[in-house]
Amino acid sequence: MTSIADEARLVFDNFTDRTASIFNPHLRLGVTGLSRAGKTVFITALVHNLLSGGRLPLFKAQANGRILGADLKEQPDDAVPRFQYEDHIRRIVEERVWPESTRAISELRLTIAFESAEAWRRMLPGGKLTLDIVDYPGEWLLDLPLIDKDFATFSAEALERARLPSRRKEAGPFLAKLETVDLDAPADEVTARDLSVLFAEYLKACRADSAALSTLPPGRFLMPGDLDGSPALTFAPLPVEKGKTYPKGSMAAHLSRRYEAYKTVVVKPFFRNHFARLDRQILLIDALQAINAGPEAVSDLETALADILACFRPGRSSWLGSFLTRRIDRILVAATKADHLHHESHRRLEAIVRVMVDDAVARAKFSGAKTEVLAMAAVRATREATVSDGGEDLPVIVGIPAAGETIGERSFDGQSETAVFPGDLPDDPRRLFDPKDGVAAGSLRFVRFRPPKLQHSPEGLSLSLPHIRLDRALEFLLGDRLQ
Ligand SMILES: Nc1nc2c(ncn2[C@@H]2O[C@H](COP(=O)(O)OP(=O)(O)OP(=O)(O)O)[C@@H](O)[C@H]2O)c(=O)[nH]1
Ligand SMILES: [Mg+2]
Repeated sequence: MTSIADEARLVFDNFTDRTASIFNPHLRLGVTGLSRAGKTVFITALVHNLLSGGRLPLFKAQANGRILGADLKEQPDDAVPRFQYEDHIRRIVEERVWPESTRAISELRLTIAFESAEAWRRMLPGGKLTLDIVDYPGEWLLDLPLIDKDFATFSAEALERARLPSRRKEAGPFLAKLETVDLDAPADEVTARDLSVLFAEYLKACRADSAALSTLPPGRFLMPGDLDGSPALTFAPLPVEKGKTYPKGSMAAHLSRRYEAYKTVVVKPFFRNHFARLDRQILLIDALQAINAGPEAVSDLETALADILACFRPGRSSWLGSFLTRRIDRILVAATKADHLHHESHRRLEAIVRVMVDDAVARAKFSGAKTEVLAMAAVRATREATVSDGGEDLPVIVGIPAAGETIGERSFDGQSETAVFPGDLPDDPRRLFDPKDGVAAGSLRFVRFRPPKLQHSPEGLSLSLPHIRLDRALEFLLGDRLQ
């Protein structure tokens, strides 16, 4: 539950934000998504297209020539590192490699100068919208559902998952170690550390491409940031009984206290400082990676998203929901990396993520937030073509698979362009969740592509990065604030 101090501080922050917003329109955009969903690439592409006047026909303010300019500005928080936009864009455009996994939080402020759409307002000095965006390691999002769970509940859920057939192998060493632990015995630091190391190794193994599982809290075990080895991270789930009080100084009492400390000193400050004041939200979902790995991964992604989105529920039922959703008025759910599919499959990809977040979207609508679902690629790394195969025309995508990617026997060197037939997504998205249905187990194939080569205009100017529906995303997220 929200503490009184949290609540008072948020009311104050929201009040000051709103007062400032009257004189200086301001939008804090939450770019939310699990690890590798595409947050850093999305933010980089968004900034790049705004700064370089990218081709955004569906982003009306830009298409109508009303955007007078966009600038990077000094960010509001001195204690938060700046989002390294220049490094990310240079790597994508010049080196044609994707940014590395994000290890820590960073933030960027952008101002967009625009001319009003209404004639009478054009008599006034032009408008300016300030946009704040935060980037963070997606793993940390997995911690959000922990805030409302005590140690016994966290442990019961974590141990139940560790014993699932799809995880038993990865969890083996941790579960074996757990057998040797006496919950009532005096706590010892070596055992605590061994347990937490084995638990973290199990979570990391579940994340490998072959398994591609998503429900793997606590998030800092996967991506510790600067907390590696600290006491707040030296715990693991234990088979404790709910409601039972364990002797002071026992293993169970000790790790339970550590878990509470993890929530108080690590998890809550992050969400309080960076999530609580969001105005709008884009939720990025990489469904393709899960589809690639099979039905367990798809169902597990759905579970992770449901757990996270439940925390955004309006009202007092959860710590975050009790203050957050008062403000968020638009939520865009975006299936990312749509450039891995032929456009004919985009609707089906949208249908899949819609199934994954169905409940949460219905609740958001109920709370008054406008929601939309779309298939998008912040950076389009492929183009489309057709090849004929035995008299049949097959829609394919053409791009440069990243070095080390494989399809069947074939492995790629990161240099040669290749046409790939990714397979058809099923018409009925539920088939991807069904372990007995062969559709997800092998008939679909996605490889990672390198970022595209920038095209040049006839005048020799380099054009901005290509995308799929980034403009529609921008219109939904910003359009009404640039009127
Ligand atoms: N083809 C294509 N690949 C993308 C796109 N966006 C992301 N990717 C791929 O997805 C990977 C992860 O993207 P990031 O933007 O780093 O993901 P993230 O959500 O910031 O991940 P974390 O920092 O680990 O939380 C990239 O390395 C690319 O391989 C896109 O628009 N098109
Ligand atoms: Mg990132």
